[in-house]
Amino acid sequence: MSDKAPWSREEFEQVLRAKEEFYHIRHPLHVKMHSGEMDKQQIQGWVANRFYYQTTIPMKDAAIMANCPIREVRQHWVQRILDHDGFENEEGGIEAWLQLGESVGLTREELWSEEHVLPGVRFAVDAYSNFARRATWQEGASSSLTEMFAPKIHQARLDNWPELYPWIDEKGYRYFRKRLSEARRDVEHGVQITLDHFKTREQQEHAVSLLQFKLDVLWSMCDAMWMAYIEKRPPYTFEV
Ligand code: AHQ
Repeated sequence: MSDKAPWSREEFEQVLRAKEEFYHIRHPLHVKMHSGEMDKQQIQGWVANRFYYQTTIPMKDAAIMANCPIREVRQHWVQRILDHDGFENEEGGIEAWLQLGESVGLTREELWSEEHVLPGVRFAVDAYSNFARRATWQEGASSSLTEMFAPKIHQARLDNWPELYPWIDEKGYRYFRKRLSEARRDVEHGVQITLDHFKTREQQEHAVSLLQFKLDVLWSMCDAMWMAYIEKRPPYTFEV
C-alpha cells in the first residue's frame, strides 16, 4: 500500500514515457536488424513470428471491448480491430503483413500455418491476449501503451530497410507506413484512459507495471527469435 502522494497527470505521463528504455527497439535483435546485419532467413523468421502477434492483436482488442461497459470507449476502441482485420475496401493490417511476408519470400499459407512460430514467441503473445481477457478494460488499455514508442521503430524500418535489404519488395512496407498514424491515434486514446482512471499512487504504479509487462512480452519475443535465428540453437532454427 503506497502512502506516497499521487503523481500529477504530467508526472504520470512522464513516468510512463520513461519506460522507453525497455522498448524492444533496443533489443540486440532489432539493433542487428536495423544495422543491416540480418540475412534473408532471419528476416523471414521475424516476419513469420510477428505475424502471430499481428493476428492476435484484434482478438486482444475484442477482449478489451468485451470487458468495457462504456459505449463511447468501445466506439473508439473498435477502430483498432478494423485497422487490423480491415473493413469495406480497407484491406487492413493483417493483409498488409501478408504482403510483407510475400515481399520477403514467404507464402501466405506459410504465415497462416504458424509453422515458423517459436514456442517462446507463442507463449509471450498468448500471455498478452490471455491477460487482456481477464484484466479490466482500463488495464488492457494501459498495457497497449508500448505503442507510445512504436512510430520510431516503424520509421526506422521505412528509413533503413530499402537500402539495407534491397531484395525486399517495397510493397511490403505498407504496413509500417500505415501504423505511423494509427499508432499515434491509438496512443492518444490509451494515454487519456490511463491518466483518467489510475488516480492514487498505488493505482498509477500498477499501470506502470502493466506497461512493463507488455514491454517484457515484446522483449521476450525477441529473445526467442535471437536464440533460434541468430544463435541458431537447435531445435528451433528456421527451415524453409
Ligand atoms: O503493429 C503493431 C500493432 O498493431 C500494435 C498494437 C499495439 C497493442 O495493442 O499492443 N502494439 C502494437 C505494436 C505493433 N508493432 C510493433 C513493432 O515493433 O512493429 C510494436 C507493438 C507495440 O509497440 O506494442
